[in-house]
Amino acid sequence: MSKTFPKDFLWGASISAHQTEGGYLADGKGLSVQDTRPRDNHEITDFTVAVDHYHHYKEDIRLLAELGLQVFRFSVAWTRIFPQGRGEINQAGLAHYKDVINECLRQGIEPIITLNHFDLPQALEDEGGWSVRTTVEAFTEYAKTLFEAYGDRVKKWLTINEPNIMLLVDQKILGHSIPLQEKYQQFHHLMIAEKYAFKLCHELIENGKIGPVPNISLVYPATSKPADNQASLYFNSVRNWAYLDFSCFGRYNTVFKDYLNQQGVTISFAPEDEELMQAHFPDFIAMNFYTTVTVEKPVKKDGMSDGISDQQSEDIMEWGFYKGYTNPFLQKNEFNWTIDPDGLKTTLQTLYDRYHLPIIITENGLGARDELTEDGQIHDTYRINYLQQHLSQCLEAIEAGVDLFGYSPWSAIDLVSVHEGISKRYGFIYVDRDEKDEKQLARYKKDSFYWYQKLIETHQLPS
Ligand code: BGP
Repeated sequence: MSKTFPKDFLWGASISAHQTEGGYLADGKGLSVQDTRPRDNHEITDFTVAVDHYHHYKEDIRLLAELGLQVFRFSVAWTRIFPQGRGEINQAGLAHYKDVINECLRQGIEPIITLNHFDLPQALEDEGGWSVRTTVEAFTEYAKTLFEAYGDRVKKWLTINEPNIMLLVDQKILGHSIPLQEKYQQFHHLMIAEKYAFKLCHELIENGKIGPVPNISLVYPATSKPADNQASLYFNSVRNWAYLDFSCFGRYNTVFKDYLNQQGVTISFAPEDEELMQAHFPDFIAMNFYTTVTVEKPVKKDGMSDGISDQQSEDIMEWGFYKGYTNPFLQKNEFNWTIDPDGLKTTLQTLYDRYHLPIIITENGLGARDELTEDGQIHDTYRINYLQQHLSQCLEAIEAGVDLFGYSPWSAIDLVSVHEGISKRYGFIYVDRDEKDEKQLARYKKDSFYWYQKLIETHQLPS
């Protein structure tokens, strides 16, 4: 099997605004739900400074150019543009991202912008957030503003980052749990908002291309027991296909509808929704992949808790449907996340055969406690191994006919994890700070920086 990626394959790296920028009130920015969310662990840092990408972006983008990136995926903080979520535009915020985009282009890097990445304006949350229709209108106005401001130089857009994770892991992402009826009305509003973004991108941006960006983990049954297989059918639908079928087919699929029905959830549609769902579609699928998930059909035993485990691929539990199960055939990282490179190939093939759209991976990476040596080095061999294994499966998927056109791993630079602070590092670039002491926020190139740089140069996976 060849070790060479197609010559037009796009090499990138990804970040989100709230996890990297800091400057949480700089130049008129308003508060988002990530600034205000209740923190259960005061031993880890919050997002107020992060890695101060807001002020270091020129230095960081220069480093990304040295890395050899062709694309840089980052999100715009909605509350820098509309501090209150809507209404008067904060010109300083609009100008900031114009500078960031221009710096990328000056350095020969194509920006890929995520419209929203977990950081809903607090002012909109106060009105009901994604539970109320007015947030869809505010998002539509926000998307239109970005398309009009940047559409002449940004041609690839992602809508709303991981709506599935935001809803399924609400407690960790948002700091509170959402009741089921409300959760799936939020699902509907998020997906309708995405349809407006598809519509406006195609209307306002010449050659504009846009895609959804869910977190996709293929769901395996814990055993060959029919009940476990049915559990995996339902969680595959609720976790993965419910979102992408809405984006790509404009419909609620049957299994998902049955799940909602069994749970007594009724979605309310606005008059224009059916038509909107069937009229606007994505140009590609952006997919975030960290691992696969395994589930069993939960059988209630005496004294059994609603046990939620403590890591992304197992902390699910819905009586009568599915329960997270530790896959005994897979390794885990030090943060207890399962590692399944072979599962990436299967996921890519499943996705491509279902939707027949080009795919770009916009998150994939290993969170680890990296060590900065006395002489300023970071020997993250474990990250190189993780990326090499996953990229090898990407190559196999391409050779098996999947139209995978890019890879933009998480993360370009160290950033603050959703709920495990700065210590859980993902970057090719190390930022010297710890949970409590920001130090000088000095940047250092990790061993994985040089490994990725060579891969991009040669398009060749080292054997
Ligand atoms: C994804 C999010 C990213 C990032 C990543 C790593 O779900 O899109 O924003 O947080 O998970 O997760 P964590 O930060 O929990 O290690």
